Amino acid sequence: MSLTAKDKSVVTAFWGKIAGKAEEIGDEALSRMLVAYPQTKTYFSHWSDVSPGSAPVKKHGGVIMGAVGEAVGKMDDLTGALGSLSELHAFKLRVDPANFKILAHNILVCCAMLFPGDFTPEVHLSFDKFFQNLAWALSERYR
Ligand code: HNI
Repeated sequence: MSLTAKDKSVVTAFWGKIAGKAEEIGDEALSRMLVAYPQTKTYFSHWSDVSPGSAPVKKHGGVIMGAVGEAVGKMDDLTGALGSLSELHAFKLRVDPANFKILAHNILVCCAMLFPGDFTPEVHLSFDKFFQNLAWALSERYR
């Protein structure tokens, strides 16, 4: 489902509130994904430590949220903006795209946990739609 002008403004405003804690959200979301969906650990077996809050998890959580932040700024052309990342995940990293939804779910959980007051049902709806579109764009180069 494509993002409406309302979704875009809700997502942009919410991102403005959480951007300062993006690294913490990324660390927490990646940590939770690796624990609650242990099948996702296989992609990171080359890391020294995949346990919650470890140095590589923290670092990569920040990298992921950096890309999410860029995507927030390019909501009008997510497939264009995420083309090279899609290529990387499809052909080099060979990540099953079903995992994009799993990570997105964990990011939403962490946003709700760290920003309970700002994570209104309205934000929940638009942010979820944003991540569905982001996951779709990241899956673009798989076919
Ligand atoms: Ni993902 C590397 C962004 C989902 C497995 N990933 C990246 C990089 C970015 C990134 C940015 C660094 C690219 C580079 O080095 O040029 N990944 C994203 C985003 C999402 C996502 C925005 C979805 C919200 N990635 C996932 C998922 C998995 C995943 C769901 C597997 C379960 N990604 C990886 C792996 C790497 C990676 C593996 C390489 C990590 C490394 O060792 O540096």
